[in-house]
Amino acid sequence: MMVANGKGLLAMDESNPTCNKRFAQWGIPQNEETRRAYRELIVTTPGLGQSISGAILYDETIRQKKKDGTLIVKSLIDAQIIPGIKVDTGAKDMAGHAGEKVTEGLDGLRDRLAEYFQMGARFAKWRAVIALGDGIPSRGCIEANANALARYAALCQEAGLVPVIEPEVLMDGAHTMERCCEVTEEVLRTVFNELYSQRVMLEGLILKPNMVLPGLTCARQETVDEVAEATVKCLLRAVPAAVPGIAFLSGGQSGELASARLNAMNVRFKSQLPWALAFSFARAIQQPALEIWHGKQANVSSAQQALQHRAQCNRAARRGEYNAAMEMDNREIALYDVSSV
Ligand code: 5MM
Repeated sequence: MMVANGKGLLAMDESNPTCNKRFAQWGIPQNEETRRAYRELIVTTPGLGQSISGAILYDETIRQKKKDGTLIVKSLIDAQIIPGIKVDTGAKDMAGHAGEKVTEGLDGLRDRLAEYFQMGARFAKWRAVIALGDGIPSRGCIEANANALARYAALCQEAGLVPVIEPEVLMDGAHTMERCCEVTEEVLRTVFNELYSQRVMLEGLILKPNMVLPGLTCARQETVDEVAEATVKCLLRAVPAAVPGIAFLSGGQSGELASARLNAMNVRFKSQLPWALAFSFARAIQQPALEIWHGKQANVSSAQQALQHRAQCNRAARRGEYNAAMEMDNREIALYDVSSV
């Protein structure tokens, strides 16, 4: 269900510090009420369930209500969107490994998962962060993060939740696309080795990887088709066919590029792939809506239109039906809305 019917996941699980950072960029007050109002805007977007199969929430959001007193979770279920929950407690500096992080959150996880299931969550998400640089990533960092992802996944399946497994190789840096491909393949192979060891059922998980991309400051930036080819080649080498779906993170790509790259993969390779290629974007779906909203009630409807537009673009990309004209049709509305903020 999470990757059926051309739909994908909406990541709206920014932790409070990350959500506040995004709000600060647009001068939006950073407090519990503005975060609640923003999440209400997202889940009440008309027609969102046409493109979005599941939404990943943060602990604060899964407990929050809309202004009318309805739980946000209920609003999602009514829109036929499956509620999910981020359960890691963040990527922390890794001891003895300068410049590297290890994701925490296993302590007490069994009890937290039982509570989230009871609150309506049916899938969970855990993100590991792998940075590229001189001498990194180290084997120690890759192995520690892969082991944590696998132990989290086993606990999720025990609790009746689908684990979304997110090993993110970051875009930051001047590395080449080839280097990203090499590291992504090593990370994925290690993650799947750990998943076998921890007896995780491959049919009952979703992989949320990065696309294979050149570093943000790399001089050579490959074309959309080159990125699509490198990403699919890398995934075919490392991801078992039993996995039902791969839902990419956007990682800081623009919304348009993320859609174009996903579309190119589906146009060129869909018929040859064992898994569905979908999306689990946060910024690449939310960014225009956040800019338009600006924390003002008067902008809610325009912001929702922008959110719905990006969600539909990604639904089209899943089917290999996305094209630049979809953006042009929307641009006039978007420009008008931004200038009225
Ligand atoms: C990579 O971040 C995930 C996907 O978001 P993008 O599509 O914007 O890259 C996202 O789900 C992330 O894991 C959450 O926003 C939580 O992040 P923090 O840093 O707050 O734990």
